[in-house]
Amino acid sequence: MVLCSLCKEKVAVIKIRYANLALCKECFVKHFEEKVEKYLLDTNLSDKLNGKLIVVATSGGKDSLNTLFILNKFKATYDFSLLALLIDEGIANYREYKRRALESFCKKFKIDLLVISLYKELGHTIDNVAKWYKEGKISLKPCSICGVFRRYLINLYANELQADFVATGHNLDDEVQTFIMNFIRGDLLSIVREGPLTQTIFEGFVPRIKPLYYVYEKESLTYFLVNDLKTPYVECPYARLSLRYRLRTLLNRLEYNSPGTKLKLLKLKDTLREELKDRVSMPKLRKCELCGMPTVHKICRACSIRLALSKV
Ligand code: Q46
Ligand code: ZN
Repeated sequence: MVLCSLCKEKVAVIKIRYANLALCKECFVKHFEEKVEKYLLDTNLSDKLNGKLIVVATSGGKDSLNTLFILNKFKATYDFSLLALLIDEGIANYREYKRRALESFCKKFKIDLLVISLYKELGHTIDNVAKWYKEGKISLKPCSICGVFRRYLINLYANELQADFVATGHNLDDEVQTFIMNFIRGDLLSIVREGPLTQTIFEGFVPRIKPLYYVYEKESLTYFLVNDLKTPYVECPYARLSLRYRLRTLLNRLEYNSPGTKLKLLKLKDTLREELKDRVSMPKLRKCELCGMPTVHKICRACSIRLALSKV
């Protein structure tokens, strides 16, 4: 039995090895919520939320439910309103379970929920593109298409809803994985662009915020459990096909052997971004010639994928 390093009274529910801390439920919840509040203060969002609408892009998984839960807690303090948005990708034996968890969560906490079908909007399910990928008819992996289509619909609906911000459930682990993926691809521009918040000023682009940016996945899971939140632990059947999945396993092993590795990588990414931001020229955004959404090319990524899929 390990006692809490802070209150020295209660039994610890989590060991945070990189900080050499063991925390009881109450001290951990405080520690977690202070981290999220620090995020709001460090990014100056705390001054900008008054009267604003935040659309939370949710999957029904622990991180996006935590994001909804904690923003719902901060709503009164910072005086903003919330709406949950789910993109139903069309993934059998996964989406329906997560969707049900999200629906009961939103009902319990009285949060409005909007569900958008990827099939109805874009004419495809991720199950159907995954089948084509497995048959060798397309070379893009399901996650690459799913990510582009989901981001596209989230931005489209955030615009329709006149949202001021889109919040996502990306945690520290996700951010570090993305950093390494961009590093492997030599994608300097994305390294500079992917920060705690994306504030590109362009008509049609809703700024994105990541309240769990400084939170380890393990801490997110603990917060979820100690708050008695529920989601079925089903995994998307296509997750294992992605580079992100392999990196996740690798980074977990590195973190286990050397606690603090992920945090050091996040700090490196943030330093690099600051150092490089004035040296890397940002491509100008313009409107997609097909759909009018912001893009750096003539045709946005979602429209070019749709065109490619229409030829299969
Ligand atoms: S839902 Fe879509 Fe994820 Fe499934 S296909 Fe990949 S991106 S893993 S979060
Ligand atoms: Zn387009």
